[in-house]
Amino acid sequence: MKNDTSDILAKVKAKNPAEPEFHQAVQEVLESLALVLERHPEYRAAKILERMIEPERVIMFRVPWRDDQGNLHVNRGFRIQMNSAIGPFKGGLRFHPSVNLGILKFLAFEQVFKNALTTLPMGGAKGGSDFDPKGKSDMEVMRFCQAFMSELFRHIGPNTDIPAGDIGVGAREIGYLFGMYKRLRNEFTGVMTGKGLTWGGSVIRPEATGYGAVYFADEMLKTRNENLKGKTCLVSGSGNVAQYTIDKLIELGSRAVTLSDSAGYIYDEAGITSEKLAFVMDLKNVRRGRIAEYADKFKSAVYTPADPALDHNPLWDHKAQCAFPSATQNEINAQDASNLLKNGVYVVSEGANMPTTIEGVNQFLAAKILYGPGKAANAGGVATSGLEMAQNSMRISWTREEVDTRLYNIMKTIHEVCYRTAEKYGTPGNYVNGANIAGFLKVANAMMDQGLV
Ligand code: NDP
Ligand code: 2IT
Repeated sequence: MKNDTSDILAKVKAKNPAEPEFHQAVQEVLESLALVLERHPEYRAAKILERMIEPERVIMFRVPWRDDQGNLHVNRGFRIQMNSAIGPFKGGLRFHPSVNLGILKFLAFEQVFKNALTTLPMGGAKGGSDFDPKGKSDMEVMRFCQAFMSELFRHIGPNTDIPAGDIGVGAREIGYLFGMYKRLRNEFTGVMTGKGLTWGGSVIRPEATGYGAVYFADEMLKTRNENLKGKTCLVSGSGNVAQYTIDKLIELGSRAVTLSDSAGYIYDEAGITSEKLAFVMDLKNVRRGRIAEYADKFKSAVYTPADPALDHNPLWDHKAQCAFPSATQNEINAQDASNLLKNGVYVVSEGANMPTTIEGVNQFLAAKILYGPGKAANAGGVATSGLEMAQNSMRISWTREEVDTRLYNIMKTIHEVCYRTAEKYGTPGNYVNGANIAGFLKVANAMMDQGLV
Protein backbone atom coordinates (compact mmCIF):
# COMPACT_ATOMS: atom_id res chain seq x y z
CA MET A 1 0.00 0.00 0.00
CA LYS A 2 3.00 2.26 0.61
CA ASN A 3 3.85 1.98 -3.12
CA ASP A 4 0.31 2.86 -3.98
CA THR A 5 0.32 6.07 -1.92
CA SER A 6 3.80 7.02 -3.26
CA ASP A 7 2.36 6.66 -6.74
CA ILE A 8 -0.55 8.98 -5.87
CA LEU A 9 1.88 11.55 -4.45
CA ALA A 10 4.04 11.40 -7.59
CA LYS A 11 0.95 12.08 -9.69
CA VAL A 12 -0.11 14.99 -7.46
CA LYS A 13 3.34 16.54 -7.90
CA ALA A 14 3.35 16.02 -11.66
CA LYS A 15 -0.15 17.39 -12.10
CA ASN A 16 0.25 20.35 -9.72
CA PRO A 17 3.82 21.58 -10.13
CA ALA A 18 4.91 24.66 -8.17
CA GLU A 19 2.52 23.90 -5.29
CA PRO A 20 4.99 22.65 -2.66
CA GLU A 21 2.71 23.35 0.33
CA PHE A 22 -0.09 21.34 -1.26
CA HIS A 23 2.31 18.44 -1.92
CA GLN A 24 3.43 18.60 1.71
CA ALA A 25 -0.12 18.49 3.10
CA VAL A 26 -1.06 15.59 0.81
CA GLN A 27 2.12 13.68 1.62
CA GLU A 28 1.49 13.86 5.35
CA VAL A 29 -2.05 12.56 4.97
CA LEU A 30 -1.06 9.80 2.53
CA GLU A 31 1.60 8.52 4.92
CA SER A 32 -1.02 8.11 7.65
CA LEU A 33 -3.56 6.55 5.32
CA ALA A 34 -1.35 3.68 4.20
CA LEU A 35 -2.51 2.07 7.47
CA VAL A 36 -6.21 2.38 6.56
CA LEU A 37 -6.01 1.43 2.93
CA GLU A 38 -4.54 -1.97 3.78
CA ARG A 39 -7.60 -2.75 5.90
CA HIS A 40 -10.13 -1.17 3.52
CA PRO A 41 -9.50 -1.94 -0.17
CA GLU A 42 -12.94 -0.54 -1.01
CA TYR A 43 -11.59 3.01 -0.69
CA ARG A 44 -8.92 2.28 -3.29
CA ALA A 45 -11.43 0.65 -5.61
CA ALA A 46 -13.62 3.78 -5.41
CA LYS A 47 -10.59 6.05 -5.97
CA ILE A 48 -11.56 8.07 -2.90
CA LEU A 49 -8.06 9.50 -2.46
CA GLU A 50 -7.81 10.66 -6.06
CA ARG A 51 -11.19 12.33 -5.63
CA MET A 52 -10.24 13.99 -2.33
CA ILE A 53 -7.07 15.59 -3.69
CA GLU A 54 -8.89 17.17 -6.62
CA PRO A 55 -10.97 20.19 -5.50
CA GLU A 56 -14.66 20.00 -6.37
CA ARG A 57 -14.29 23.50 -7.78
CA VAL A 58 -11.61 26.21 -7.98
CA ILE A 59 -12.66 29.81 -8.52
CA MET A 60 -9.99 32.35 -9.46
CA PHE A 61 -10.81 35.92 -10.26
CA ARG A 62 -9.59 39.45 -10.85
CA VAL A 63 -10.01 42.02 -8.05
CA PRO A 64 -9.51 45.59 -9.29
CA TRP A 65 -9.67 48.36 -6.69
CA ARG A 66 -8.63 51.97 -6.21
CA ASP A 67 -6.38 53.30 -3.41
CA ASP A 68 -6.85 56.61 -1.57
CA GLN A 69 -4.72 58.45 -4.14
CA GLY A 70 -6.90 57.18 -6.98
CA ASN A 71 -4.34 54.66 -8.28
CA LEU A 72 -5.68 51.38 -9.62
CA HIS A 73 -4.52 48.00 -8.33
CA VAL A 74 -5.33 44.53 -9.58
CA ASN A 75 -5.15 41.62 -7.15
CA ARG A 76 -6.04 37.98 -7.57
CA GLY A 77 -8.91 36.38 -5.66
CA PHE A 78 -9.50 32.68 -5.02
CA ARG A 79 -11.99 30.27 -3.50
CA ILE A 80 -11.10 26.58 -3.36
CA GLN A 81 -14.24 24.50 -2.78
CA MET A 82 -12.48 21.30 -1.82
CA ASN A 83 -15.06 18.87 -0.53
CA SER A 84 -18.78 19.04 0.33
CA ALA A 85 -19.38 15.39 1.28
CA ILE A 86 -20.41 16.07 4.89
CA GLY A 87 -21.75 19.63 4.67
CA PRO A 88 -21.55 22.94 2.80
CA PHE A 89 -18.07 24.22 1.94
CA LYS A 90 -16.58 25.97 4.97
CA GLY A 91 -13.28 27.68 5.66
CA GLY A 92 -11.51 30.99 6.01
CA LEU A 93 -10.26 33.71 3.71
CA ARG A 94 -6.60 34.76 3.86
CA PHE A 95 -5.37 38.18 2.69
CA HIS A 96 -1.57 38.12 2.55
CA PRO A 97 0.94 38.90 -0.23
CA SER A 98 2.22 35.29 -0.12
CA VAL A 99 -1.20 33.85 -1.08
CA ASN A 100 -1.25 31.70 -4.20
CA LEU A 101 -3.17 28.72 -5.53
CA GLY A 102 -0.93 26.08 -3.92
CA ILE A 103 -1.09 27.63 -0.45
CA LEU A 104 -4.87 27.90 -0.57
CA LYS A 105 -5.17 24.31 -1.86
CA PHE A 106 -3.11 23.03 1.07
CA LEU A 107 -5.29 25.00 3.47
CA ALA A 108 -8.52 23.79 1.83
CA PHE A 109 -7.27 20.19 1.89
CA GLU A 110 -6.42 20.37 5.60
CA GLN A 111 -9.78 22.04 6.26
CA VAL A 112 -11.66 19.00 4.95
CA PHE A 113 -10.10 16.75 7.62
CA LYS A 114 -10.29 19.38 10.34
CA ASN A 115 -13.96 20.11 9.75
CA ALA A 116 -14.74 16.39 9.78
CA LEU A 117 -13.10 16.14 13.21
CA THR A 118 -15.26 18.92 14.71
CA THR A 119 -18.30 16.57 14.81
CA LEU A 120 -20.27 19.29 12.94
CA PRO A 121 -21.63 19.03 9.37
CA MET A 122 -19.15 21.16 7.41
CA GLY A 123 -17.27 20.47 4.18
CA GLY A 124 -13.89 22.06 3.48
CA ALA A 125 -12.87 25.22 1.59
CA LYS A 126 -10.40 28.10 1.70
CA GLY A 127 -9.99 31.32 -0.20
CA GLY A 128 -8.34 34.69 -0.17
CA SER A 129 -6.16 37.06 -2.07
CA ASP A 130 -2.58 38.24 -2.48
CA PHE A 131 -3.82 41.65 -1.26
CA ASP A 132 -1.76 42.99 1.67
CA PRO A 133 -3.94 44.83 4.22
CA LYS A 134 -0.81 46.05 6.01
CA GLY A 135 -0.34 49.79 5.69
CA LYS A 136 -3.71 50.26 3.95
CA SER A 137 -6.32 52.71 5.25
CA ASP A 138 -9.71 51.46 6.44
CA MET A 139 -11.27 52.90 3.29
CA GLU A 140 -8.79 51.06 1.06
CA VAL A 141 -9.50 47.81 2.89
CA MET A 142 -13.23 48.45 2.50
CA ARG A 143 -12.95 49.09 -1.22
CA PHE A 144 -10.85 45.98 -1.66
CA CYS A 145 -13.32 43.83 0.32
CA GLN A 146 -16.24 45.18 -1.72
CA ALA A 147 -14.42 44.46 -4.99
CA PHE A 148 -13.53 40.95 -3.76
CA MET A 149 -17.12 40.19 -2.75
CA SER A 150 -18.57 41.59 -5.96
CA GLU A 151 -17.27 38.41 -7.63
CA LEU A 152 -17.27 35.94 -4.72
CA PHE A 153 -20.94 36.49 -3.83
CA ARG A 154 -22.23 34.43 -6.76
CA HIS A 155 -20.30 31.35 -5.58
CA ILE A 156 -21.22 31.30 -1.88
CA GLY A 157 -24.34 31.16 0.28
CA PRO A 158 -25.47 30.03 3.75
CA ASN A 159 -26.17 26.50 2.46
CA THR A 160 -23.43 26.44 -0.18
CA ASP A 161 -20.18 27.91 1.09
CA ILE A 162 -19.61 29.94 4.25
CA PRO A 163 -16.30 31.86 4.41
CA ALA A 164 -14.69 33.22 7.59
CA GLY A 165 -11.43 34.86 8.65
CA ASP A 166 -7.80 33.73 8.57
CA ILE A 167 -4.51 35.66 8.28
CA GLY A 168 -5.25 39.29 7.43
CA VAL A 169 -9.02 38.80 7.65
CA GLY A 170 -10.48 39.76 11.02
CA ALA A 171 -13.60 41.51 12.32
CA ARG A 172 -13.08 44.59 10.13
CA GLU A 173 -12.76 42.65 6.87
CA ILE A 174 -15.63 40.27 7.69
CA GLY A 175 -17.84 43.33 8.27
CA TYR A 176 -17.05 44.90 4.88
CA LEU A 177 -17.38 41.54 3.08
CA PHE A 178 -20.70 40.71 4.75
CA GLY A 179 -22.08 44.21 4.10
CA MET A 180 -21.34 43.87 0.38
CA TYR A 181 -22.83 40.38 0.17
CA LYS A 182 -26.03 41.56 1.85
CA ARG A 183 -26.32 44.48 -0.55
CA LEU A 184 -25.75 42.35 -3.66
CA ARG A 185 -28.13 39.55 -2.65
CA ASN A 186 -30.72 41.63 -0.80
CA GLU A 187 -30.83 39.08 1.99
CA PHE A 188 -29.57 38.86 5.57
CA THR A 189 -28.25 35.35 6.10
CA GLY A 190 -25.47 33.60 7.98
CA VAL A 191 -23.27 33.49 4.86
CA MET A 192 -20.09 34.27 6.80
CA THR A 193 -18.85 33.50 10.29
CA GLY A 194 -16.84 35.73 12.58
CA LYS A 195 -19.56 38.38 12.30
CA GLY A 196 -20.00 41.19 14.84
CA LEU A 197 -22.04 40.35 17.91
CA THR A 198 -24.90 42.72 17.05
CA TRP A 199 -25.34 41.34 13.52
CA GLY A 200 -25.31 37.57 13.82
CA GLY A 201 -21.90 36.80 15.29
CA SER A 202 -21.28 34.35 18.11
CA VAL A 203 -19.65 35.08 21.44
CA ILE A 204 -16.34 33.18 21.84
CA ARG A 205 -15.70 33.01 18.04
CA PRO A 206 -12.78 35.50 18.31
CA GLU A 207 -11.35 33.51 21.24
CA ALA A 208 -12.12 30.05 19.85
CA THR A 209 -8.98 29.03 17.93
CA GLY A 210 -6.57 30.08 20.67
CA TYR A 211 -8.72 28.71 23.49
CA GLY A 212 -9.19 25.47 21.55
CA ALA A 213 -5.44 25.01 21.00
CA VAL A 214 -4.89 25.41 24.75
CA TYR A 215 -7.74 23.01 25.60
CA PHE A 216 -6.18 20.49 23.20
CA ALA A 217 -2.75 20.86 24.88
CA ASP A 218 -4.39 20.36 28.25
CA GLU A 219 -6.13 17.20 27.04
CA MET A 220 -2.83 15.83 25.76
CA LEU A 221 -1.19 16.58 29.12
CA LYS A 222 -4.02 14.80 30.95
CA THR A 223 -2.92 11.53 29.29
CA ARG A 224 0.23 11.90 31.41
CA ASN A 225 -1.65 13.10 34.50
CA GLU A 226 -0.30 16.62 34.07
CA ASN A 227 -1.70 20.06 33.30
CA LEU A 228 -0.58 23.47 32.04
CA LYS A 229 -0.21 25.16 35.42
CA GLY A 230 3.26 26.63 35.88
CA LYS A 231 4.45 25.59 32.42
CA THR A 232 6.56 27.99 30.35
CA CYS A 233 5.12 28.44 26.85
CA LEU A 234 6.53 29.76 23.58
CA VAL A 235 3.90 31.38 21.37
CA SER A 236 4.56 32.71 17.85
CA GLY A 237 2.47 35.26 15.98
CA SER A 238 0.63 38.14 17.62
CA GLY A 239 -2.68 38.02 15.78
CA ASN A 240 -6.03 36.50 16.63
CA VAL A 241 -4.82 32.99 17.45
CA ALA A 242 -1.72 34.03 19.43
CA GLN A 243 -3.63 36.60 21.48
CA TYR A 244 -6.33 34.23 22.71
CA THR A 245 -3.86 31.39 23.20
CA ILE A 246 -2.05 33.63 25.67
CA ASP A 247 -5.33 34.78 27.24
CA LYS A 248 -6.24 31.17 28.10
CA LEU A 249 -2.68 30.28 29.16
CA ILE A 250 -2.75 33.17 31.66
CA GLU A 251 -6.10 31.93 33.02
CA LEU A 252 -4.68 28.43 33.50
CA GLY A 253 -1.60 29.72 35.33
CA SER A 254 1.01 29.12 32.60
CA ARG A 255 3.80 31.55 31.74
CA ALA A 256 3.80 32.66 28.08
CA VAL A 257 7.09 34.37 27.23
CA THR A 258 7.15 35.09 23.48
CA LEU A 259 5.15 36.81 20.70
CA SER A 260 6.16 37.63 17.13
CA ASP A 261 5.24 39.18 13.83
CA SER A 262 6.92 39.02 10.45
CA ALA A 263 9.45 41.69 11.52
CA GLY A 264 10.73 39.94 14.67
CA TYR A 265 9.89 38.55 18.11
CA ILE A 266 9.87 39.53 21.77
CA TYR A 267 11.02 37.39 24.69
CA ASP A 268 9.59 38.49 28.02
CA GLU A 269 11.26 36.54 30.79
CA ALA A 270 8.79 37.94 33.36
CA GLY A 271 5.85 36.44 31.47
CA ILE A 272 3.05 38.07 29.47
CA THR A 273 0.38 39.21 31.94
CA SER A 274 -3.23 40.25 31.25
CA GLU A 275 -2.19 43.92 31.31
CA LYS A 276 0.57 43.28 28.76
CA LEU A 277 -1.83 41.27 26.61
CA ALA A 278 -4.32 44.17 26.64
CA PHE A 279 -1.49 46.37 25.31
CA VAL A 280 -0.80 43.82 22.53
CA MET A 281 -4.49 43.67 21.57
CA ASP A 282 -4.67 47.44 21.26
CA LEU A 283 -1.33 47.54 19.41
CA LYS A 284 -2.29 44.83 16.91
CA ASN A 285 -6.07 45.13 16.53
CA VAL A 286 -6.59 48.89 16.84
CA ARG A 287 -3.32 50.69 16.12
CA ARG A 288 -2.10 47.93 13.77
CA GLY A 289 1.51 48.44 14.90
CA ARG A 290 4.57 46.15 15.13
CA ILE A 291 5.41 43.82 18.04
CA ALA A 292 8.76 45.64 18.50
CA GLU A 293 6.79 48.29 20.43
CA TYR A 294 6.17 45.72 23.20
CA ALA A 295 9.86 45.86 24.17
CA ASP A 296 9.82 49.68 24.20
CA LYS A 297 6.88 49.59 26.59
CA PHE A 298 7.89 46.68 28.87
CA LYS A 299 11.51 46.64 29.97
CA SER A 300 11.47 42.96 30.96
CA ALA A 301 11.24 42.10 27.24
CA VAL A 302 13.95 41.80 24.62
CA TYR A 303 13.16 42.34 20.92
CA THR A 304 15.04 40.45 18.21
CA PRO A 305 14.46 41.47 14.60
CA ALA A 306 13.83 38.67 12.08
CA ASP A 307 16.98 37.65 10.23
CA PRO A 308 16.23 35.90 6.93
CA ALA A 309 19.87 34.75 6.70
CA LEU A 310 19.44 32.49 9.76
CA ASP A 311 18.65 28.80 9.22
CA HIS A 312 16.41 28.76 12.29
CA ASN A 313 14.00 30.99 14.20
CA PRO A 314 15.52 32.06 17.55
CA LEU A 315 12.02 32.27 19.06
CA TRP A 316 12.06 28.46 19.24
CA ASP A 317 15.42 28.45 21.02
CA HIS A 318 14.37 29.23 24.61
CA LYS A 319 13.89 26.95 27.60
CA ALA A 320 10.21 25.96 27.85
CA GLN A 321 7.87 22.99 28.17
CA CYS A 322 5.21 23.97 25.62
CA ALA A 323 5.07 25.56 22.18
CA PHE A 324 2.05 27.07 20.44
CA PRO A 325 3.04 28.01 16.87
CA SER A 326 0.33 30.52 15.89
CA ALA A 327 1.69 32.49 12.92
CA THR A 328 1.94 30.63 9.61
CA GLN A 329 2.93 27.51 7.65
CA ASN A 330 6.41 26.00 7.94
CA GLU A 331 7.51 28.31 10.74
CA ILE A 332 9.18 25.35 12.53
CA ASN A 333 11.83 23.65 10.40
CA ALA A 334 14.06 20.68 11.27
CA GLN A 335 16.54 22.91 13.11
CA ASP A 336 13.77 24.62 15.08
CA ALA A 337 12.24 21.27 16.01
CA SER A 338 15.56 20.01 17.31
CA ASN A 339 16.09 23.26 19.25
CA LEU A 340 12.66 22.88 20.85
CA LEU A 341 13.39 19.31 21.91
CA LYS A 342 16.84 20.28 23.20
CA ASN A 343 15.30 23.07 25.31
CA GLY A 344 12.85 20.74 27.00
CA VAL A 345 9.64 21.32 25.00
CA TYR A 346 7.44 18.23 25.13
CA VAL A 347 4.02 19.73 24.26
CA VAL A 348 3.40 21.27 20.83
CA SER A 349 -0.15 22.37 20.05
CA GLU A 350 -0.46 23.92 16.60
CA GLY A 351 -2.70 27.00 16.44
CA ALA A 352 -1.44 27.74 12.94
CA ASN A 353 -2.09 25.53 9.92
CA MET A 354 0.84 23.22 9.04
CA PRO A 355 3.39 25.31 10.97
CA THR A 356 5.86 22.41 11.12
CA THR A 357 7.77 21.00 8.14
CA ILE A 358 7.61 17.25 7.52
CA GLU A 359 11.18 16.88 8.86
CA GLY A 360 10.18 18.76 12.01
CA VAL A 361 7.06 16.64 12.50
CA ASN A 362 9.11 13.47 12.15
CA GLN A 363 11.40 14.64 14.94
CA PHE A 364 8.45 15.31 17.26
CA LEU A 365 6.99 11.88 16.49
CA ALA A 366 10.31 10.12 16.98
CA ALA A 367 10.80 11.88 20.34
CA LYS A 368 7.27 10.76 21.35
CA ILE A 369 6.34 14.19 22.70
CA LEU A 370 2.73 15.37 22.95
CA TYR A 371 2.36 16.75 19.44
CA GLY A 372 -1.08 18.05 18.36
CA PRO A 373 -1.18 18.75 14.60
CA GLY A 374 -3.05 21.85 13.42
CA LYS A 375 -5.98 20.07 11.88
CA ALA A 376 -6.88 18.75 15.33
CA ALA A 377 -5.44 21.37 17.69
CA ASN A 378 -6.76 24.48 15.89
CA ALA A 379 -10.17 23.06 14.98
CA GLY A 380 -11.81 25.11 17.75
CA GLY A 381 -12.06 28.13 15.45
CA VAL A 382 -14.03 26.46 12.71
CA ALA A 383 -16.00 24.43 15.27
CA THR A 384 -17.21 27.67 16.83
CA SER A 385 -17.98 28.93 13.32
CA GLY A 386 -20.22 25.85 13.09
CA LEU A 387 -21.85 26.93 16.35
CA GLU A 388 -22.34 30.42 14.89
CA MET A 389 -24.07 28.84 11.86
CA ALA A 390 -26.34 26.82 14.16
CA GLN A 391 -27.32 29.95 16.10
CA ASN A 392 -27.97 31.83 12.82
CA SER A 393 -30.22 29.04 11.55
CA MET A 394 -32.22 29.09 14.77
CA ARG A 395 -32.14 32.91 14.95
CA ILE A 396 -31.00 32.81 18.56
CA SER A 397 -27.80 33.57 20.50
CA TRP A 398 -26.25 31.37 23.10
CA THR A 399 -24.41 32.74 26.16
CA ARG A 400 -20.64 32.82 26.55
CA GLU A 401 -20.78 29.96 28.98
CA GLU A 402 -22.87 27.84 26.64
CA VAL A 403 -20.59 28.39 23.62
CA ASP A 404 -17.40 27.94 25.64
CA THR A 405 -18.71 24.69 27.15
CA ARG A 406 -19.58 23.40 23.67
CA LEU A 407 -16.14 24.43 22.37
CA TYR A 408 -14.44 22.72 25.29
CA ASN A 409 -16.44 19.52 24.78
CA ILE A 410 -15.70 19.52 21.05
CA MET A 411 -11.94 19.87 21.69
CA LYS A 412 -12.15 17.07 24.26
CA THR A 413 -13.96 14.86 21.74
CA ILE A 414 -11.48 15.65 18.96
CA HIS A 415 -8.63 14.74 21.28
CA GLU A 416 -10.28 11.51 22.31
CA VAL A 417 -11.10 10.46 18.73
CA CYS A 418 -7.53 11.20 17.57
CA TYR A 419 -6.06 9.38 20.56
CA ARG A 420 -8.25 6.28 20.14
CA THR A 421 -7.85 6.15 16.36
CA ALA A 422 -4.06 6.29 16.66
CA GLU A 423 -4.21 3.44 19.15
CA LYS A 424 -6.59 1.39 16.99
CA TYR A 425 -4.25 1.62 14.00
CA GLY A 426 -1.21 0.54 16.01
CA THR A 427 0.51 3.92 16.53
CA PRO A 428 -0.43 4.96 20.08
CA GLY A 429 0.26 8.62 20.92
CA ASN A 430 0.58 9.59 17.23
CA TYR A 431 -2.05 12.35 16.90
CA VAL A 432 -1.02 12.93 13.26
CA ASN A 433 -2.20 9.47 12.28
CA GLY A 434 -5.20 9.77 14.59
CA ALA A 435 -6.39 13.04 13.04
CA ASN A 436 -5.72 12.06 9.43
CA ILE A 437 -7.37 8.65 9.71
CA ALA A 438 -10.42 9.75 11.72
CA GLY A 439 -11.02 12.74 9.43
CA PHE A 440 -10.54 10.63 6.32
CA LEU A 441 -12.92 7.87 7.40
CA LYS A 442 -15.80 10.27 8.02
CA VAL A 443 -15.45 12.02 4.66
CA ALA A 444 -14.64 8.85 2.71
CA ASN A 445 -17.68 7.02 4.05
CA ALA A 446 -19.93 9.96 3.14
CA MET A 447 -18.47 9.99 -0.37
CA MET A 448 -19.05 6.25 -0.73
CA ASP A 449 -22.67 6.67 0.43
CA GLN A 450 -23.30 9.43 -2.10
CA GLY A 451 -22.00 7.53 -5.14
CA LEU A 452 -19.77 8.82 -7.89
CA VAL A 453 -20.28 12.56 -7.47
P1 NDP B 1 -3.70 37.13 12.04
O1 NDP B 1 -3.66 37.82 10.74
O2 NDP B 1 -4.58 37.65 13.12
O3 NDP B 1 -2.23 37.05 12.65
C1 NDP B 1 -1.20 36.43 11.96
C2 NDP B 1 0.08 36.59 12.73
O4 NDP B 1 1.08 35.76 12.15
C3 NDP B 1 0.63 38.00 12.69
O5 NDP B 1 1.35 38.24 13.86
C4 NDP B 1 1.56 37.95 11.49
O6 NDP B 1 2.57 38.92 11.49
C5 NDP B 1 2.14 36.57 11.59
N1 NDP B 1 2.49 36.09 10.25
C6 NDP B 1 1.62 35.86 9.23
N2 NDP B 1 2.27 35.46 8.13
C7 NDP B 1 3.56 35.45 8.47
C8 NDP B 1 4.73 35.13 7.75
N3 NDP B 1 4.69 34.74 6.47
N4 NDP B 1 5.89 35.20 8.44
C9 NDP B 1 5.93 35.60 9.74
N5 NDP B 1 4.85 35.92 10.45
C10 NDP B 1 3.69 35.85 9.83
O7 NDP B 1 -4.04 35.62 11.70
P2 NDP B 1 -4.58 34.46 12.67
O8 NDP B 1 -4.08 34.65 14.05
O9 NDP B 1 -6.02 34.33 12.44
O10 NDP B 1 -3.89 33.17 12.01
C11 NDP B 1 -2.65 32.63 12.47
C12 NDP B 1 -2.55 31.19 12.03
O11 NDP B 1 -3.64 30.45 12.59
C13 NDP B 1 -2.63 30.94 10.52
O12 NDP B 1 -1.82 29.84 10.19
C14 NDP B 1 -4.10 30.57 10.31
O13 NDP B 1 -4.27 29.79 9.14
C15 NDP B 1 -4.34 29.74 11.56
N6 NDP B 1 -5.73 29.57 11.97
C16 NDP B 1 -6.54 30.65 12.19
C17 NDP B 1 -7.84 30.44 12.61
C18 NDP B 1 -8.75 31.56 12.93
O14 NDP B 1 -9.88 31.30 13.37
N7 NDP B 1 -8.36 32.82 12.76
C19 NDP B 1 -8.40 29.09 12.76
C20 NDP B 1 -7.43 28.03 12.59
C21 NDP B 1 -6.16 28.29 12.20
P3 NDP B 1 2.47 40.17 10.49
O15 NDP B 1 1.35 40.99 11.03
O16 NDP B 1 3.79 40.83 10.54
O17 NDP B 1 2.17 39.61 9.13
O1 2IT C 1 -8.10 27.57 9.35
C1 2IT C 1 -9.23 27.68 9.87
O2 2IT C 1 -9.80 26.73 10.39
C2 2IT C 1 -9.86 29.01 9.89
N1 2IT C 1 -9.23 29.98 9.45
C3 2IT C 1 -11.25 29.18 10.41
C4 2IT C 1 -12.25 28.77 9.38
C5 2IT C 1 -13.68 29.05 9.72
O3 2IT C 1 -14.51 28.80 8.83
O4 2IT C 1 -14.01 29.47 10.83
